[in-house]
Amino acid sequence: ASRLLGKAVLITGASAGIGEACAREYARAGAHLILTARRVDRLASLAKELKAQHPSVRVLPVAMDVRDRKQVFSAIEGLPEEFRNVDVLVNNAGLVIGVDPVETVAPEAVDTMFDTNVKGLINVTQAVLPIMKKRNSGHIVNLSSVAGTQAYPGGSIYCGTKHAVDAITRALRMELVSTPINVTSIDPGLVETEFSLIRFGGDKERAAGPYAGLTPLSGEDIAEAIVFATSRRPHVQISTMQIFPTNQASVYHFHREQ
Ligand code: 8X3
Repeated sequence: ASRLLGKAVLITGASAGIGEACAREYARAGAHLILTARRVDRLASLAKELKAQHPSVRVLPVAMDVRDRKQVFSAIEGLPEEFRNVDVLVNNAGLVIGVDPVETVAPEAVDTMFDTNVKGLINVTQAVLPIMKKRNSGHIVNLSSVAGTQAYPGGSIYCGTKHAVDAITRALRMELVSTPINVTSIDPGLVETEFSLIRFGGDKERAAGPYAGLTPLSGEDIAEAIVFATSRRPHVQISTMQIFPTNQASVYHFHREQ
């Protein structure tokens, strides 16, 4: 039987992309789900679909903007009894805005990226970690990126947020070294989700650019890796998984069919 059977998994940014794919993979593994996102209507329909497919799986949609610390804490504190013991936290919520250089990037974009990708991740981690500590078990998965170890022009702020996530994840693993809690960093390259569409403000043509001429990863590819990382025997801590499409080798190296 799956080691995840009956475990409670909390996923941020679960309404689309990698988060939604994680919801599907964890449901398949028999885990109960706490799905959080701002777009609660999308969560509700996803929850309905997953419950129909997997009748033994409990799914709780929760409205949560990870930037809103008060909302994060009251949502976690208010979890119903059967969802309260979070076994796995997937800190997935995150985004990129634009490709502006440092010289001109809008302060609102800087705030949105840091508030979501970094401070949001800290908010949720601080709300959930005491539960794991108290139960002396748990697994925290942080979505970093290859942009967490490499930077590229036009990606300064996004790469900065992911470098921060990388540092926070490493420090957290050290802080928890004497506990049974595992900490994993997931570092994907090109994944085709709404990521690029949001980056380019809904411009579909520009959004397609990064994925042209190669087969990018899908949210499902990343979700499979996350489920793998969190379903090893408890003494196994996968620290980092860097995942590229076959035709990518760094943030600069791609092979594209013309
Ligand atoms: C996404 C990787 O290179 O598209 O985290 O910014 S990249």
